[in-house]
Amino acid sequence: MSHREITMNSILKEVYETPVGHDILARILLQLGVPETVLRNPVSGRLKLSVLAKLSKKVLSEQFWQTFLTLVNREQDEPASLYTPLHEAWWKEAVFYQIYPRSFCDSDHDGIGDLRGIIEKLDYLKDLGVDALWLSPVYDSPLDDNGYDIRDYHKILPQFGTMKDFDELLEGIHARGMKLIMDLVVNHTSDEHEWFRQALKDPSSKYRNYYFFEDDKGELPNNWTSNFSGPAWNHYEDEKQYVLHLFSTKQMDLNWDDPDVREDVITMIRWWLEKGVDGFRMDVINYISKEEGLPDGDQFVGNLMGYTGIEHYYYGPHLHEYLKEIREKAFDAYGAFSIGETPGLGIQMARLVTGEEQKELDMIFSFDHLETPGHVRFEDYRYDLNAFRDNMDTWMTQYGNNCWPTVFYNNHDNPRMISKIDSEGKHRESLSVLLAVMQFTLRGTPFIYQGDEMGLGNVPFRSMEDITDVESVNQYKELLADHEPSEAFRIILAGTRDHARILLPWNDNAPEWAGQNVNEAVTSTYKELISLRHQHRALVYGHYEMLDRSRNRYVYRRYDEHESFIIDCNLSDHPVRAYTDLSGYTLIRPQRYSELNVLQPYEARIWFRK
Ligand code: ISL
Repeated sequence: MSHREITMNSILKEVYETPVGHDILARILLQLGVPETVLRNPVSGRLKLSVLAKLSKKVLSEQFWQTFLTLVNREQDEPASLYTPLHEAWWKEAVFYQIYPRSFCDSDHDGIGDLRGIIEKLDYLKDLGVDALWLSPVYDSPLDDNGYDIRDYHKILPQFGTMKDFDELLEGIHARGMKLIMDLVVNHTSDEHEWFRQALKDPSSKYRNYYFFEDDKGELPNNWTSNFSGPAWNHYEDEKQYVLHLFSTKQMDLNWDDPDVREDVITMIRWWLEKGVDGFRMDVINYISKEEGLPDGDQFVGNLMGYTGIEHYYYGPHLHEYLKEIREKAFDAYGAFSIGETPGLGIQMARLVTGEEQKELDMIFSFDHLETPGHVRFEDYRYDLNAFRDNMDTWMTQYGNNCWPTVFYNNHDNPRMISKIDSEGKHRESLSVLLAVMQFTLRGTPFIYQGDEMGLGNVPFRSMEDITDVESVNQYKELLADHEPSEAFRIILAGTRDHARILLPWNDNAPEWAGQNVNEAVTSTYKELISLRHQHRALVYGHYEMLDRSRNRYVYRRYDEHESFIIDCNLSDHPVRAYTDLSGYTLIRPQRYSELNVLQPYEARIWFRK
């Protein structure tokens, strides 16, 4: 099925019915804090796109709308029906746990986590109930971006251990009936990767075309900026060349339009699958296809996102084609699992890359729920769980049976969620438990980030001297141009990725000022909830029904033909009236409550009926 050509004369309703039109309009409204229902309203739905363009003339350029039309019209596919049959898969039933190796467990006491540290904790992870591990990069790297800048895809970083340690880790994971997925970072390589060194050294080398080299004509090739501040171009004076990097100055973007790049990447993936790894988390995988000619980005979109140019590469012209190629030539032969990290994709675009029939990715991480609409990560504000509820509800009901959501709050790129909601840490335990209750009873695969199960919150960094992350360091320098140092530090403190990158406090080994410690009650609740999920199919494959979405309330039902659960959540820091329509249900958690008709701050109850 294909949609009619969208033009500036098309009405909003028609634009909103296309997958890409839907997601881009929804995102703009979200960022502006305007409810999406505006587009479904019969009056505004009949407005022409050109009217919207006129109304937003101050912020959105004519060029933006040209790019918009290109993106909308290029995608002629449509998501499958929401109600296709639901198929079972191990990764829909599994509970995943993300390990960020350098801060997980340090076995040799050099202050940095390592592979042997992970081996030591395998029994702990098994006991927690985890089924699969996602390992952030452990490959050889100069560590400009903690390993997301890979120098050699076939070597283990010596700080982390050896390939022998890795093999032992993989064996230990499999021996315990768990699975391992690796991080696949192939949008870019380190500038110290052999391919890039050859490319820079020798203009006639085939590796020149592996990256985006542009002749120096006295100005930057375009206005794109890096995700980590500054222009997205390195200047090589001697060679008179500019080379593209969407992330740090040492992370050079690969040119996926070169078939040799794709072939080399596919060979490398197969090498790891041959070793026995069970799949990959694919780093910024939706960025791999760039718009031909690398046109300038729109300034408004740039300001909105914090970097310019993204509309030309987050859903590029050959994205579907390249994802299908990797799937067919590497993943399928091994029955391997794939999850894409896809910043910026909305739900309809996500359906077009994760729909079973598409044969591209199994799942994706969407990030829209990590900030309250209208806010950004580097901003000191209080996160609102009401928006989280609404976002979850959309993914639970609008994603379709042929797609499968992920449910997570944290990863190595974000401050800790419990601190975003409650910066003083007054409700550390109840909030951790509330988030866990939702994570293990919603529809979708839960991804725990290391330390969630300990109830960890943000770190009280004292000054920029405690901050090491390249993103934060670059941003701080940029902020100094128009901020007082103390104000700049406050902004960094709100958003820095370092909050999630401090060594886990297994035995009080984190620095004292960091105030990190394990909350045992949270850990045991994790165990209890994971085991509940494992015991009840209804919590995995069952239907989802919203029962109450009034302010600060999230009450929903998960059920199948055999059993039913009602999950009653208080999303606020004050008491609320409990849900009462519970005939036939028994309370299974918590075991103790102070008042039956009242939910305490952030309390979450699970009711069960056979
Ligand atoms: O949207 C975001 C998360 O809320 C962004 O942070 C986005 O996910 C991120 O910039 C892309 O992240 C990935 O690629 C980077 C690396 O630094 C991150 O650690 C990795 O997760 C470059 O490889």
